[in-house]
Amino acid sequence: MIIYGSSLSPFVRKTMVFAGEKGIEFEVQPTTAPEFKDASPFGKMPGFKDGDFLISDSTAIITYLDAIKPEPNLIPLEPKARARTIWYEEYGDTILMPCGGKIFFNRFVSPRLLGRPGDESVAAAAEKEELPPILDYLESVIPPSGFLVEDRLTLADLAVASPIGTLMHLGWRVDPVRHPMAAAYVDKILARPSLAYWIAKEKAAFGT
Ligand SMILES: N[C@@H](CCC(=O)N[C@@H](CS)C(=O)NCC(=O)O)C(=O)O
Repeated sequence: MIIYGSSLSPFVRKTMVFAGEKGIEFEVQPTTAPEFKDASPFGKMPGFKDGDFLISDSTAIITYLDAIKPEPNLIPLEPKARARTIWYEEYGDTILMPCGGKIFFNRFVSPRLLGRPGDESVAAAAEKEELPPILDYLESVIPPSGFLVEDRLTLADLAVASPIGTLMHLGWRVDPVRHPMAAAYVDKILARPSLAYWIAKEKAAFGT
């Protein structure tokens, strides 16, 4: 199996870590690989290949991986827990990620990878105004177990921690005063070997 893309992308990292927690082996190839465009018609990472099967989108890839290797279970089967897991994945992908993306793009991707200055006003507004209420929500929903659903690791935790892991490359941290539960939660999930492995590789590659 091949996952195309860089683990610096929260979507790519979520997919890699889901595979890692499942014990599924895969190879990583860059988006310059010839088959990436066939896997991902709109050029978004991650792309994926298993034999002659090509697909893109982290959620689609994760759905496939979960179907071919149901255990260990990371997407609960109980209907309400299952729906809540997908809600948290959506929260990570479509609420946390677009906000974090404004910060990361303008402070890292644009100046460091594209060679042009980012728009600091966009990054600062996202950090100061948009992100805190999004994290207020996370702070309010973390159970005492430290796992979002079923008091055990699920896709929900991987999907929520992954975008925050990307922001941490900027030296940014969840504010432990305003968001003490979220700060401890994120640190714990990001310390899992499946996530820490990729984050360490990113740090080494980008000197963050
Ligand atoms: N819904 C997609 C989103 C993928 C996505 O937007 N990836 C970004 C990187 S974080 C990308 O490839 N952007 C490049 C582009 O839009 O050209 C998923 O879950 O995989």
